[in-house]
Amino acid sequence: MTPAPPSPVVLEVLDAPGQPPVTSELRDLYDGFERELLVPLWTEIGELMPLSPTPAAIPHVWRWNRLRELAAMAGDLVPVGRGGERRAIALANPGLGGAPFATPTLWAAIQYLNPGEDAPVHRHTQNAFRFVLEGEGVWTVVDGDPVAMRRGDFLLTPGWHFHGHHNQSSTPMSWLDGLDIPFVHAMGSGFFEDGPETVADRSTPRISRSERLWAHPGLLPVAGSQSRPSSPIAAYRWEHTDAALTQQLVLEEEGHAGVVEPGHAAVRFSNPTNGGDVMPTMRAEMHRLLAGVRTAPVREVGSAVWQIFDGEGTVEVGGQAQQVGPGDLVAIPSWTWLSFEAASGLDLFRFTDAPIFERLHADRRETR
Ligand code: GTQ
Ligand code: FE2
Repeated sequence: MTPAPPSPVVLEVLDAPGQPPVTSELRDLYDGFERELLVPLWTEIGELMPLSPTPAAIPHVWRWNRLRELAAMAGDLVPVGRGGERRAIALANPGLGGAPFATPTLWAAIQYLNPGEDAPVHRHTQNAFRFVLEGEGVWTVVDGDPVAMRRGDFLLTPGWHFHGHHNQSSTPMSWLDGLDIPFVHAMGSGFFEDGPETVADRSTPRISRSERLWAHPGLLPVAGSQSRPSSPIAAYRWEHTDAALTQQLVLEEEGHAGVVEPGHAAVRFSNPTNGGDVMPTMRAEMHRLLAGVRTAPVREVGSAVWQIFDGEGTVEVGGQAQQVGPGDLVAIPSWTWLSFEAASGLDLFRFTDAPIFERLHADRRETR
């Protein structure tokens, strides 16, 4: 390949204050850099080492009405099966060049399954969860354990666990998938393996074996209670999440501690074997705001995706305010100011890549 001549940008940098006059020797130097695939720091430093993060991702809101409509169209037109694996439609952040990434680390998609359909069994190193905004009737079978999906439930498929989904009801069902696909893609750590094309265990228990073993408050089975990288709880049920949020706010009313800030309750889904996040790369939380509450603006290192679960309000992100309602999804880039204002009571689900940055001691957080 013939090397391209120094780009106008580089020539402009060479003409910049503090740089020597552009002589033919200097041009030869830059030609040499280019030919040998070398880049000097001094032409890149502002971009590479900014004073504070300058994420490529852009704050963006996706409307649930449109997602659901398009997912239903896909349900009519696009089969689900081996190869394509899932009828999942990913949010593509407008700052990330058309890649199916909600943020540089996080995948968020709406998945749709018709009555009687199976999404084939597979496993991958990417960590995954499901969050259910509406509907029921699908069981996700995780390492052979059938897990019912219902409104408000948060379900885990940690990396390298076999999983397939099947719709046992007479209505289509859709839900939110969250995965660390973009992170795994960037890091070159993705592995994938097929399992059977259909789900073997078609039983429909209300609760999974995983929950029967692990989901009793404050109680671990003694056999197998050592720390695990991912939570062994396959489903965090809405009734528990709802009760925890309700009690935080009742306690606040009674004058006791527990809420994040006045009128703002929040819980984090946690790994009972070590008290940490549910999976190594992703954090998940549910927040509840009383009507009229405006949260203190926060910015954090790392990115997030929020989904409005219930209620109406306003999200203000990066200085722009937008009305949001049930199902709407919002991508929050790193180090971007964020605040919510609840018009009605507002329940919000969010997931983030915070565990990555905390593990690397690169986490920072600021409130205003
Ligand atoms: O349901 O197993 O949205 O493997 C992307 C990749 C869902 C899944 C997605 C997946 C799945
Ligand atoms: Fe999967």
